[in-house]
This record gives sequence, structure tokens and C-alpha cells, in this order.
Amino acid sequence: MIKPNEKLSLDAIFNDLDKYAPRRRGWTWRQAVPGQQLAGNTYSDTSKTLANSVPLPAAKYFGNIDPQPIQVITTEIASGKFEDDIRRMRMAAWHGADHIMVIRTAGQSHYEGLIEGTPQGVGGVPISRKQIRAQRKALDIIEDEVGRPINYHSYVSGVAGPDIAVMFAEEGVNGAHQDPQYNVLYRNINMVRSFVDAAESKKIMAWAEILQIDGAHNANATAMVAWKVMPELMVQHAINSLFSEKSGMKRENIALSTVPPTAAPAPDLKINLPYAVALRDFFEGYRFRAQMNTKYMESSTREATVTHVLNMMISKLTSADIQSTITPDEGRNVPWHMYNVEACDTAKQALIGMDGLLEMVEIKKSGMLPAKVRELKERAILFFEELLDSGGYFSAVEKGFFIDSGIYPERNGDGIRRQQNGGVGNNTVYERDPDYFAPVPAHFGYNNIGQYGLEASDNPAKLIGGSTFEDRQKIQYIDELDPEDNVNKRMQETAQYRDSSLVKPEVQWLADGVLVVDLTLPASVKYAEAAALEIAKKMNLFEAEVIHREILHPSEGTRIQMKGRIDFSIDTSKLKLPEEPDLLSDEEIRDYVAKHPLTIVAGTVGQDEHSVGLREILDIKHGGIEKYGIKCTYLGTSVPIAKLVDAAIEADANAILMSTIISHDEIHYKNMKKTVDYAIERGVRDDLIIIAGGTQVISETALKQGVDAGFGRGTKGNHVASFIVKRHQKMEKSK
Ligand code: Z97
Repeated sequence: MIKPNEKLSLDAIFNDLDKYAPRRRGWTWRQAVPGQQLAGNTYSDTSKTLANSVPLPAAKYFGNIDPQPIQVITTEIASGKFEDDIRRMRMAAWHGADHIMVIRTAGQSHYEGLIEGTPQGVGGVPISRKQIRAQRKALDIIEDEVGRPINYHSYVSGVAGPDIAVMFAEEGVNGAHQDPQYNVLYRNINMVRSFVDAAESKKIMAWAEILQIDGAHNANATAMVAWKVMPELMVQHAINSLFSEKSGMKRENIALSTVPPTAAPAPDLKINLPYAVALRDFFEGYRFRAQMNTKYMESSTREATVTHVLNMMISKLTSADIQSTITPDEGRNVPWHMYNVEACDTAKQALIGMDGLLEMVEIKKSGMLPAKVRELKERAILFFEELLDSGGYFSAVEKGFFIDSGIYPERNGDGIRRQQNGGVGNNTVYERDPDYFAPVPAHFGYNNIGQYGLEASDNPAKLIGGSTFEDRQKIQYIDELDPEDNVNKRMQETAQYRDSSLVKPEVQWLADGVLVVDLTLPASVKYAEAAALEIAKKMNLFEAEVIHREILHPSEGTRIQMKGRIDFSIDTSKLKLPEEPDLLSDEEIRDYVAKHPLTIVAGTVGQDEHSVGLREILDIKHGGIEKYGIKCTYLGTSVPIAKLVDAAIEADANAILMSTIISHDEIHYKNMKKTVDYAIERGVRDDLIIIAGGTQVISETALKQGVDAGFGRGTKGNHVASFIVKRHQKMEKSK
């Protein structure tokens, strides 16, 4: 098994890839652990925890637990270089993703067949067997590492849909989008062809137990006013769901892709919750994949995160099965590592935070909510009835029923119109000959198996000794077709950064050199933006671009986020790592002080009135050393050196904490030396720990003055307390 401190080797993945076989078929849900106990908490709706993961930042206060929600968590990864995506998949899995969708950066629907090799092409990455196999193999390694199965997912669409479905079944893909309405409405693929292809694709997906997600949510993202398409969204779900069942899919493998259609500043829940409830009522027994609203995402990750969290409240209230997490990514169109990881964490935090919600609150059965639910259902039913009256789905599409900007029954006449005899692949559906026969186990429609003496229950593939589904030897694996546009070439370009000590910052690809700068400028947006770009030039950032602007006040301030690129790298083998402060845990310090009572005296010395820093080190309120039970006598500010030492003698103190901020003429160091000298003079130096602190104090220089420790900027109570305890221990031993 791969070790956490080991990088996933792409070479190992590509090695013998032609022989790699997926280890399972079908979708996997999380394993629920009802009443799970973790660090003294009882959880209602969590699943099995991971063997390896990165917990939420606040987990350190809770024994580093990392409870996992019951929902499958989706993340979409497709940066355009699938080899880099593999690393990101590992990051996402550690943050809780177990459904990884490869959203292609090229419109896959525009490809007429399966692509071989691993081209990036002009439009982005298409789906190819090599890429799918490499990523599935990598995910097999990653799922062993995290200790939870990971579902791998992509799209079965376009005129190559059935070919893709076959390849997915062969390669162990676990989930896929499939909805002929997507082809028709958004990709202008002929409707007859799309529905025939869909029947075949769905049959194959059913054989492979691939979980299906539909495409209704695309209406939401495409519509001019997203909430107005709520009734037709339900109609679209209904068409695809029933069609899928009739093509042989099990209900539990059919997931509706639901998106809360609106977002604040609209009254989010008032519109989105009734819609979600109406869907659950209509589509009982199916699964729900909750995606976030991306239509109203702007470049603010904060705003996207709030929308995501509000959307997840609806997911929780209506028990969604899969929670998608793409928001900041799609809204900003920046498929960067950090947004996948952040969004997975957002989902984990929100869903765990809402654990047990339905045990405490319930959806009201009277009042505004059910009235709204009923209204939506009525509109949807009336829409469907009109669709049937008008001659069925195909003629309804011809008449522009869908993606109209009016809320049904209102129509604005701006719906998407497609012709039955138009679009890509028109006139490409042929009736099967009477003796038509296909020797395959999963096939939709007429297949004259009787002519070969086969029974209905027989697998027609047995006549040829098994198809590619039964006999993997028959799969044609083509490694690379394009001598230039392939993964080997791409990896050569960054070879020096792979498994070496050289590092460059990156946002999506190894050594892409991109970084983000966050600035606040006391100017209006226009000037702030121009100034930021000027700053980028002076910082030697290449290709600087403003990616986010936020008005703090029209004239007082603007926040700018910009990205840019650097072209140098850092050799980590040449770095001198700062020494980690050797800290004791709070418990260790407390235990020690309980057994060995410690006393200190403290004050700012010389002519120094700056007491805040020292108070922070002492006060219990700020995590100061008082909290460990160390007895502190604070003498105040501008304490003469002699007084400080005399007070320590009188109190029989173990340590002196002297603080100095003022540093002109090296007065802070001079005072340290004076304190040490006076302690020697009084004969107490060996028994007294002398600690000097202050913003200008450098440890080495302080030590040269003879004090025991010098603490500079950033010092916390536990640094000082750890030091006192350790030094005291040492002194006791040498006695
Ligand atoms: C989601 N964020 O998670 P092409 N078929 C269906 C689709 O919805 C899509 C495709 C095919 C979104 C994913 C939008 N959906 C992005 C039903 C895409 C992709 O290769 O772009 O033509 O098709 O649902």
C-alpha cells in the first residue's frame, strides 16, 4: 500500500496499463454507522471513518476526529491534464470525496467516436480509454489508502454515447450522466438518434450497475431565470427516470440531478425548499444527487460557499443521497486543487454540523410550504399533460416547450427549439433486419437470438465465447495515437519537477508556477485594479490577471485578488528548516506544575511602558502561563532591574520574565546583561531562570547577554511555559 509520505508514481500507473483490469463494477454507497461515538460525541447520520484523511482544522480540539457524513461526496476534477488530476483526486479523497467526476473540458458530445490515447486537443481533454483506465487504477490505490471505495464517474452523451457506455462498463466506471434530453437541447443532436442511443446506453449501464445521473439541472443553469423552470425540471426528470427504468435500470441506480434553482439575495429557502420537497414527493424510490446552484456564482468564494452551505441545508432536510461540491470551481471557472479540497471540506463541515437535524426539526405539513409544493406539482403535471396533448416529447421540443423563461403555464416563446429531422446524426437510425443479431450480453431491442437456437435467458455472447464484457482479452487497448499530443510528451516537460527536490507553486498542474495575491487598496475599483496590475509587474509576476474584486467602500477601499505566474523554482534540498519549537502539551505542563509548583515574577524593564505583550504571555484570558497553574507576580511597567531581581528573591521565584520593546541603542540587550549581572551579584543566578521577551528580541543575541532564553515576535504562553518546565526539570536533575 502507498504510504502517506510517498508520492503516487505516475510511471507505476502507466506501467502495464494495457493489462490492468478494474476490480469491481457498480456503484458503492457509504457504510452507515448509526449512533457512532467519536471523542465523546454521538452522531446520528455518519458513515465509517477513513483510515487516512485530513480532518477539519478545528478537529484538533476534538481529539483529531474526522467524522464522515452519510452522503457520498462528489468532486469534479478535470483540469485538462488528466495526469495532474490524479494527484488532485488523492488530495480530494483525503478530504472526504468518494465520488470523483471527470468533467471533460472538451464537449465530449461533439466527438463522433471513442478517442484513443491521451490527447489534450484544442478544446480540452476528451474521454479516452487510457485516461479512464489510468485514473481508475490510481483510484484503486487511493481507495486502499483512505479505506473507502471511490466511485469514478463521467458522461455518456453525444453520438458516441453507446460506445462510451461500453467502454465505461469494460473499465469499471461506477457512475455516469446519461440523459438524451441533454443531447437534444444543449448539443443539438437529433432527437430520434439521441433516444435510440440512450436506450442502448442505459441497457449497458444497467448491466454494469453504473449509477445514472440525469441532466435536468442543465435547464437551471441555461435558463434566463433559473427558478422559472422548476415545473419543466420535474418533467425532464420524469422523462429520463421512467425511460431509464424501461430500459432495464434499477430504480436505486437512477439518481435525479437536483439543483436549488435560486440563490440569495432571493429568499433562497422559500423557493428552493418547496421545490426539493416536491421532487422527493414525486420521485420516491429514486436517488437524489444534490448539486449546488452555480448559475448565480460570481468570483467570490465566500459567496459561493454560503450558497453551498444553504443548499446543503436543503440536502439535509430532504435527505439527499449524494452531495456535489463544485460551487467555487464552476462559478469562477478555475479548476484548481484548492477549490476541490475546500468544497469537500465545506460539505463535510456543514453536513457533520447538521448531524441529526431531522431528529429535531421536521418539514411542516401545513401552511406556506405544502401549498407551494402542491402548486409546483400542479404546474409540472399540467406541463406534462400539455406535452402529451401536443403530440409527445419530440413535437413539444419542436414547439420550444423547454427552457422557456416563463414559469409554466406562462410561456415567453424563447424556449430552445429543435427539429425532429434536424441536428447532428439526423437520419442515422435504421430498422434492424429480420435476422439481425448482436452477440452481446447487454443490448436494447430486437435481437434475433432464436435463429441460433438461443433462449431468452441465454447470453448471446456465448456464441462467440464471450464479448469484451466477459473476455477482456478482446478489448482493443490502444496506447497513444498522436506522437506529439500525448501524456508522455507532457510529462517530459515537467520531468525535472517530478520526484525531485525542485518545487514551484501550482494551482492545477505540476509546476504551473501560478500564484494568487490578495490585496486591499485604498482606492476605487478601477484604480485598485490598475494599481494591482502595476504591483504585479513590480513583483515580477507574469501574465497577471485580476480574478476577483470586491468593493469594501466605493472610495475607501477595494479588495483585489489576482493571479500571476513566476518562473523560478526552489530547491527544497537546499533549504535550512527553522528549528521547531520544542513544545510540551498543555497537559504535560499542567501535570508538571501540579507536582512542582512554579512561581515567576514579571515586568517590563527600564523605561518601558509597553505591557501588552507581556500581559498576553501571562494572562489566562489569552492562553498565558497562568493557565497552567504557574504563580505569576506582575510588577508592572518600567521596573528597575534591581527591583525585579530582588522581588524574585523575596518570592523565592523560579523565573524572571523581563519584557522590553524599546530597542534604541540596543537598550533591550543591555538590560538583559544588567539583569544577569545583578543576579550573579546577589548570588541567585544558578537558581533563577531569566527569560527575556519582546518584539525586537532575537534569541541568539539574547543568549549572548547571558539570559536563559530570548523570545521574539509570535511567542505564545505555551512556548514560555514549556521552556520554564524543561529548564526547571534540568535544574532539579542536576541538584
Ligand atoms: C454536473 N456540474 O455535475 P459534454 N450529459 C449530461 C450532462 O449534464 C453533461 C454532459 C453530458 C455538472 C456537470 C454539466 N453537465 C457539467 C446529462 C454536463 C457533458 O461532454 O459537455 O457534451 O456533456 O452535473
